[in-house]
Amino acid sequence: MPKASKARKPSTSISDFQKVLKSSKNIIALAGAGLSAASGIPTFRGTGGLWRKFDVISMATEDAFYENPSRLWQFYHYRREKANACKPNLAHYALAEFSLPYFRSQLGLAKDSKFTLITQNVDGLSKRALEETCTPEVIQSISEDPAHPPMIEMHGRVNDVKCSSPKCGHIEFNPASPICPALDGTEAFVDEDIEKTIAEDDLPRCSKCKALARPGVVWFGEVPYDLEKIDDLVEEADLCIVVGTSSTVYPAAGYAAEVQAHGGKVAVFNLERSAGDKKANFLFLGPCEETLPSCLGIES
Ligand code: BV8
Ligand code: ZN
Repeated sequence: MPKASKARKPSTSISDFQKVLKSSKNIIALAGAGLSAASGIPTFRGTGGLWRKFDVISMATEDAFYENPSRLWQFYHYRREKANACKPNLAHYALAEFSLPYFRSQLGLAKDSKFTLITQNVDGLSKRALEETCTPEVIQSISEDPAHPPMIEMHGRVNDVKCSSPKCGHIEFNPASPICPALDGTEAFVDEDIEKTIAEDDLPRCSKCKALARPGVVWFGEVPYDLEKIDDLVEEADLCIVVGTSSTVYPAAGYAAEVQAHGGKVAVFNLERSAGDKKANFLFLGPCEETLPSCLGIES
């Protein structure tokens, strides 16, 4: 009876990881709420899983919106205020710096290496980190190749506002605080579990057709953004860096295994063990704002 090959444990060697990093040409990073935890944004697990007494996963649905748009807008107003009051952390900046081709070649990667950050986060902190790391001209130049954008916000942005009328579907970036007078100050009610009943006419409206507007995020049951582009990036990736995600929400949670299935390597950066990390090639447990910069060779 041939001895079952002992399951290979993920490596925790930073030098081995950096060897793989330097020999990689098509790199993607897949990020979740853990990337923004150190910035003060609650994650979906643990305490962050609840907004007031409501389970966040059930709140992020179209049904919940049409059932009670006043409550949903107070939920997303709270998250907008939170996101806009927070600052990117060292993990966001590390990924922003790694988005720059000259930085990667400084690290010893091939001149034509490619990198795209695929984030599940809707807080906009990765974009802000990139905008603080380099000039609009540089962002323009690294965004020229549409197949390899520096980042993809696959679940949308909490600061986007989308028209609820399918005929119109107008979507615009609007980080105004508050997004409308009726929501002003409601973020403070959360801790006392008080809920204001706001008439639909006083909720955010589409700036084009004046229909009721909704947050520009992808709700459960809705198709994430740029799926084809993501599938192509996953298909060609030789390294997938997984950062601060419990890998429980699909299709995002399936990408790392797909990269490994075609011979690519997977490196997981997470505070604690998470789904699927057993099969990873590298596992760096701990706060990603500490582990990621050092593994990416960024002096803090
Ligand atoms: C879809 C936006 C059809 C809104 C979000 C297959 C199997 C089972 C179910 C499904 C399946 N396929 C689809 C489904 C259904 C569903 C799904 O996956 N359900 C789950 C619950 C089982 N998926 C969908 O509905 C998706 N749409 O399938 O459409 C389709 C798809 C493709 C093609 C055709 C049709 C849409 C999903 C998107 C929903 N919107 N967000 C909003 O935010 O309000 S999801 C939202 O929840 C986040 O964006 C994120 O994706 C997820 C939360 O997960 P994480 O980000 O990982 O956060 P979490 O708190 O769980 O974990 C944080 C981790 O960080 C922890 O491990 C922690 O230890 C760690 N950590 C904490 N601090 C740190 C840290 N790590 C490092 N450093 C630290 N400092
Ligand atoms: Zn409209």
